[in-house]
Amino acid sequence: MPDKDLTTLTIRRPDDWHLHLRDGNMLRAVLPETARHFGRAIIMPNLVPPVVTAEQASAYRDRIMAALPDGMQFEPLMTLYLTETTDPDDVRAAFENGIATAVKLYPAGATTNSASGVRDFEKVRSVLDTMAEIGMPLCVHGEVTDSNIDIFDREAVFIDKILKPLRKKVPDLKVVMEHVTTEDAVDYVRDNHKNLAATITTHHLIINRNHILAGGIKPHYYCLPVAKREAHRVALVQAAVSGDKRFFLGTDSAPHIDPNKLQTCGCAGIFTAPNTMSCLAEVFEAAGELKKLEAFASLNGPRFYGLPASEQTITLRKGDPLKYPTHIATEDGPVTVFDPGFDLHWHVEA
Ligand code: OTD
Ligand code: ZN
Ligand code: ZN
Repeated sequence: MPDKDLTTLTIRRPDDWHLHLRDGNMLRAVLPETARHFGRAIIMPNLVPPVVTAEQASAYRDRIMAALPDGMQFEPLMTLYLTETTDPDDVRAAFENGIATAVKLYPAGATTNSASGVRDFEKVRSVLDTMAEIGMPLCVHGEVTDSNIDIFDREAVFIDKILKPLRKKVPDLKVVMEHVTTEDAVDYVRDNHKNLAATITTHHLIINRNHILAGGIKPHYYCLPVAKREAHRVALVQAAVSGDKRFFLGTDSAPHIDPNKLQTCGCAGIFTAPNTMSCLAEVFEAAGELKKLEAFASLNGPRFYGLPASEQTITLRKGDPLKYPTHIATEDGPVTVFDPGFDLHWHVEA
């Protein structure tokens, strides 16, 4: 059946290869939103203070599992926040003992809670060499932080100035370029087969910079990396729906309570966990590639990480416009759910 005539789609249970769950009240509120549809997620370590050591990752994992409602299944895949003082032996032990799945590189100051990130890449060289040796992936927030570089150019400059030299020095290191937002990044990943993949978020497949800035400023569309012009969004969609194994879903769902978004200097982050699968189905359907959704959301990620695809399935069924809340409540305040700007017709039966 041609994709355009499909009204139901059953796919392996998806995984989210880039997720912010936070801690405490926020964790309790947002975790079910992901666990409802997703089997596993790569958990970002940018708490305050960050999750740096194996011991901290293990404790955070325990807090996540304690926050999981009875009857729900979910496997958090933990990451370690790379700092200039990270101990390679601790990283090795965390990986070999199954405590951590990946290490996260934030250039210092690149995004929310990234002040402890890396300034001098030579200082983390021994950690990267260890990771290459044991096959542990490095997840990269790929933006330079130099205030002289235009914010819309920071990803493209990062590829040339940081990522290319780094991958030359440590060619055996598996690298995930996270939340790519540009055609430059898509081209780079596509042209460099070995040990390189990219995640793409739900929102970057849907919004461009006009959504943030035209007709009034929209804080709920503000995230980092910031959405780029439409041609870049189109390149991201083409990569996502292509079935190319190097591209997979990392929602970067990043909840903030509304008071922290809606202020003079509002936080970056878009909360897409509740409606991500319905949004993605619309994007893939519009591209005439609904059947490729499984590769993007459920197959390519585990393949890159060397994990089995899920044995479970979810079914997406097309129907009347989906009703979903504009906000979810947390004990700290409301969190606005991503508004794609169009009706969602795909209902998820998990
Ligand atoms: N981007 N917000 C956050 C993280 C991401 O770069 C990211 O991964 C966050 O709030 O933690 C955001 O806009
Ligand atoms: Zn990031
Ligand atoms: Zn993120």
